[in-house]
Amino acid sequence: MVQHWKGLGEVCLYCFTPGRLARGRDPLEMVMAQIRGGADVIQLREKHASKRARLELGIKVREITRKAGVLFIVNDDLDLALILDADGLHLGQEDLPLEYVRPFLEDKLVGISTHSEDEIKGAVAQGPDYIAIGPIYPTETKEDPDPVVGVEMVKTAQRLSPVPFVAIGGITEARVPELVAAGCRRVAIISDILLSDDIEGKCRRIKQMLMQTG
Ligand code: 3NM
Repeated sequence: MVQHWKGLGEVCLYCFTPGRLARGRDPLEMVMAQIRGGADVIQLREKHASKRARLELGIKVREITRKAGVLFIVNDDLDLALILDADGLHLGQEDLPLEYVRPFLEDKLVGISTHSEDEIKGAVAQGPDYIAIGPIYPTETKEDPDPVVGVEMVKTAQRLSPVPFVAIGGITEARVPELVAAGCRRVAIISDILLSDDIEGKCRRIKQMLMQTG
């Protein structure tokens, strides 16, 4: 199954490669478990790996996601996004500005991380395909995270963003109902899923809650 989505469309559960959270487990099996549980996106995010290691893992994740019809997005690395024929690239505030990246990724998704109302405005002005807002709750996954923005940022994003937004940062299965109640339809989750003993089941339960938002 191959899907060509321009835009995050029906995406609601945004997942990741495990990086250091693999803790001896097989990263590809962890990716596949997330997909079986309903992940709509897998982002290649391997902050502590060499570019060569990211490439090697990325080749395999690209293959798995393509077969499964799941979006494959590369964090930060424009060159890897192109080499791997990713569906998109995710940019942080200190990564390349979108205007320099877009010419290479005309028909791909480009997302931008934001951490405040001003950053949402600045990101939206660049014309991304989606934005991430966070950290919604305290997180230990990101080194040196920005200040917690709280669930209220969902309303701010609804007001300011013409493109889909994904909530990130400290989101757990138990916190998803609060986000859904605030009007959030898309979540990105790292540790609560990847540290779980039952990755597939956890994804399935979270996805279920998100799909009920209609
Ligand atoms: N970006 P967890 S917070 C990758 O605020 C990332 O932009 C954030 O991991 C941001 O689900 C974050 O384990 C970490 O909290 C998310």
